[in-house]
Amino acid sequence: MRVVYDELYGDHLLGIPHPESPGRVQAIADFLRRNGRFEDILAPRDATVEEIGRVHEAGYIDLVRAEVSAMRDRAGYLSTGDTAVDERSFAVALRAAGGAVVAMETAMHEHGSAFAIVRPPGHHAEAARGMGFCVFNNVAIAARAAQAQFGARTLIVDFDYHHGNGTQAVSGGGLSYVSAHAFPAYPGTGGSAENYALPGGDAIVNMPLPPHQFGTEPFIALWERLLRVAAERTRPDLLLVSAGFDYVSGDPVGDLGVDVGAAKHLSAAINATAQEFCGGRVAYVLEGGYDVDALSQSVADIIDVHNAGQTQDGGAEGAAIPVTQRELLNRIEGSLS
Ligand code: OKP
Ligand code: ZN
Repeated sequence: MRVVYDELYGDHLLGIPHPESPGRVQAIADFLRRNGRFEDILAPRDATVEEIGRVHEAGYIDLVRAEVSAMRDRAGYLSTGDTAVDERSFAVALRAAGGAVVAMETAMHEHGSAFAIVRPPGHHAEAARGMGFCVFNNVAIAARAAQAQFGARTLIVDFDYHHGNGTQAVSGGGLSYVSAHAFPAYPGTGGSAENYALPGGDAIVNMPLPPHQFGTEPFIALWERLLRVAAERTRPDLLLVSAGFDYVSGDPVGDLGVDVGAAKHLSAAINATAQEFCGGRVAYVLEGGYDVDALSQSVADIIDVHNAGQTQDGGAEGAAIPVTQRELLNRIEGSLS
């Protein structure tokens, strides 16, 4: 698995007390370095305004540039929502989107896997509105680049604790979205009624979960089935993963009561789906996750699973899925087929 990383990702909100801190990606990089998994790191580039403009309105890109350049030695919020920025944030956000694009290009060219360890995260950012710690929607920008450069149809798989309202809002036209997330919880979207078949074989698939103590085996078993349902309906050429680790027990922002070891099983299921439907093409892009030890361990585990070519583990039983989620899965399966 190729890793995309840049020291620049530590420059956004440097010295500002905030859960979405530079220490998150620095801890991942340090952990990978200590464990010999930090070789052949790919350097990202900045996303271009053209690439970002496939997802975001030109006026919003200008707004971010202007509001960030007005910060000068202080931090504040974007006027569009709860995203703290400082004077470096525009440059870092361009590089975060570019990191997702480079990971996508690597997955497409090598018919393999890549992981972009980026910040700020992206999945809450809508076409004209940054919110929820997000500036630009990194995965959506990568998906539109995959479409423009390779004609690829993408399924975005979002296992972050939170619903990716932004990604959902810009999906369709060759971009599909599947998410399991706490509900009700921030940002309030992604309820069971938000399940749609879209024209052209695309789909929006949402699986709301109780906000706490969902549990490890239910989470893994659910994702194993959800991935299959979404991929069978949407037949993607590429998986892009909104990889947020705030589902892990003890996370200060999320916490679904899921063991840190779950990432191994999620990535084995994702790899199986990528192999079966996408010729192995999958790019992970970091979203949330605010416990730096859980983040580091999870990313390392995902790298190991992909490097070992693991595709299954026979761990989770379908019967572990609670009846509410099982019934919704059945309804989704019926309505999409
Ligand atoms: C970003 B990502 C709830 C406050 C929530 C925003 C959380 C953004 C999470 N009282 N604040 O999806 O991890
Ligand atoms: Zn999150």
